[in-house]
Amino acid sequence: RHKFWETQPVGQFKDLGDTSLPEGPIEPPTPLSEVKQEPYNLPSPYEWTTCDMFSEEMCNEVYLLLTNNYVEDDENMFRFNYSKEFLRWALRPPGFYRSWHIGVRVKTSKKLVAFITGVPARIRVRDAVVIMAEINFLCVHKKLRSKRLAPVMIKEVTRRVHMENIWQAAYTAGVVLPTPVSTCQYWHRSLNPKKLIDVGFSRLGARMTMSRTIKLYKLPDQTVTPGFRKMEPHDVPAVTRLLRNYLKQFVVAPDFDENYVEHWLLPKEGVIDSYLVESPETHEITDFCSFYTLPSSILGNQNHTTLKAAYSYYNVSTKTPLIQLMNDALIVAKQKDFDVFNALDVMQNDSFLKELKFGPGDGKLHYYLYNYRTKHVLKSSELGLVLL
Ligand code: NHW
Ligand code: EN5
Repeated sequence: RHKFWETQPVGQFKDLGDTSLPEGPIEPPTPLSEVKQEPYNLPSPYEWTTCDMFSEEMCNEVYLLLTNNYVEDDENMFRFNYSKEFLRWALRPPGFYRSWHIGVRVKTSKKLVAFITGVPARIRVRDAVVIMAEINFLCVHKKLRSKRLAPVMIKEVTRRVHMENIWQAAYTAGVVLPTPVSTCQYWHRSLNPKKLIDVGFSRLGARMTMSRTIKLYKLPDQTVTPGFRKMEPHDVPAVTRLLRNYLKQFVVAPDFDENYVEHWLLPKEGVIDSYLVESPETHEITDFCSFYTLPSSILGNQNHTTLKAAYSYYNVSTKTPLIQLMNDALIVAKQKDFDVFNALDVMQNDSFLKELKFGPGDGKLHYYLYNYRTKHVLKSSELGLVLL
């Protein structure tokens, strides 16, 4: 059934429920001298390239490949449209390796036709902090699908991760592979219901008119929580403490230090928005919320080309009720002209989704670990990790 994945150190379907298998690495690391030193062979029309994300030209090529060929919904109505600024941010965190930004070109024309990336991360699974690669942006040009290029790309990124003495990875996908650590549901909160209905992202509910729908999703013009403000550079230490303490409760979560928080959570226009609550009395940082910007191209609509979507990222509430904090996040997202606010049912998100009028989407997201077995399949609420 899975000719490639059956050969890889990942949990296999046949082992699900076998509690005799220990939690932890599936295979031990091999000595670095035993890691294959040359790249895997590609079919002869193609060659490997390392994509320098500092180069405006390379970044543009990657952007165009993804814009035209990356993930679509099951009815091919929308396609993710990560911005160049977003890609630069996603691919250059602290300690990133250029060699993990891997492209494939056609030898004759030099056209970029496939891509896969890794970035380093410290991920905690229960008590163990594991250095991992987060794998993302696997993409093969539409005209080159089903030629088994993806397994070669995955083996090549694995080899380059091994060269850095890293032996585990985390990734998410909309498709079921051997075997999910956890499966999450996407939820959507309409901010601009008229546009969402016009482009087929959502439907007018039964016995609902457009004007009743618009009224249903109306939000206040201003946030309500006293002390709610944008995160600033001087907040990094306080936000790191808040987040580290919060993420302790989840089975799988990033182990963020100040450098990671600075990179992953400081606001970056059009990429990442972060807000916090500073107590007006004590000036303590008590709550935090964040979302990233990921538009989708609208395929084949006369009137609209882009859906502006915000994706819930990391949120922490200690004083402000999470519902109120997230309602403020919706209000700022609306002010910034997002059409929809998306969230997964990870962490404590279940506690606000229904109340804040999110509805379940038609998409699921499966979480995977490479070369790391967990004893059980986790509930989505046990995940403290959001990948981009
Ligand atoms: S998920 C988004 C993936 N990208 C897209 O969906 C974009 C649109 N689709 C495409 O570009 C986020 C192609 O359809 C792709 C497959 C390239 C997806 N993950 O070349 P073939 C990520 O980027 C398996 C993993 O003929 P294709 C996460 C499939 O099961 N495997 O297919 C990436 C089959 O294997 P099997 C996937 O359609 C994580 C084989 O590929 C997959 O032309 C990567 C077929 O290959 C997916 N999303 O190209 C793993 N989709 O065994 C990282 C299909 O079933 C692992 N396949 O026969 C860790 C590595 C690092 C380790 C370090 C220690
Ligand atoms: C790796 N980092 O299917 C990511 N999105 O629900 C790769 N559906 O937007 C993995 N089909 O339900 C990506 N509207 C996996 C996701 C791929 C993209 C995807 C889904 C997630 C999505 C929308 C549009 C469906 C269009 C037809 C959807 C309903 C919204 C409605 C709003 C009002 C309240 C009820 C729900």
